[in-house]
Amino acid sequence: MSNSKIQALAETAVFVAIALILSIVSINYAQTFYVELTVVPLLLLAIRRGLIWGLAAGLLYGLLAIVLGEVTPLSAAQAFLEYVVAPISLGVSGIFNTKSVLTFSKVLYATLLGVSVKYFFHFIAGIVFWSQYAWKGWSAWIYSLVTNGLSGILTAAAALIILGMIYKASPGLFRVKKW
Ligand code: 2VY
Repeated sequence: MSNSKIQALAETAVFVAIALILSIVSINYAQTFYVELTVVPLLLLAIRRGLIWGLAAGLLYGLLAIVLGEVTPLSAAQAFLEYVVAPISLGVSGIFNTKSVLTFSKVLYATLLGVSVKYFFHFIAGIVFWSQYAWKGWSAWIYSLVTNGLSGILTAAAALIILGMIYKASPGLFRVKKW
């Protein structure tokens, strides 16, 4: 394996570890509203290393979160969709890893794309698996749209604030240094 691949692999392990630590301080209100700080290191890695590493990091994070008991699954199908497919999908933000110069707008678009795709899966999961928790008089899909829509917006906003601070302090973290 080339040195650069080994380096990318090591970075993936470190960023996934940071994501797991952040899952402890992420907000999960009544298993309904979420503000996930875990997306921050996963987005950073996807932007820094590109699509494949971003998807792989999401997969690794999701599997470790399940194995370590960080999550409370309702069923195998629900766990697969929300803790495997959804975190993998965050990695699509890696398409903003391009050869052209990195600007904060790329970080912004990558975050909006990644979090939107991830929460689209949570929205689907909400309709299929969480409808019994819908508030009185609310249809399953409106309930899912409102709860997951709000969680997605809050997660994206928190991620943008933190990534913005990281970008200001050290923009070099968002790209691989070329020697
Ligand atoms: C109505 N999909 C596990 O990890 C992040 C939402 S965001 C997220 C999870 C959920 C579960 C859902 N839909 C509804 N309630 C809870 C969840």
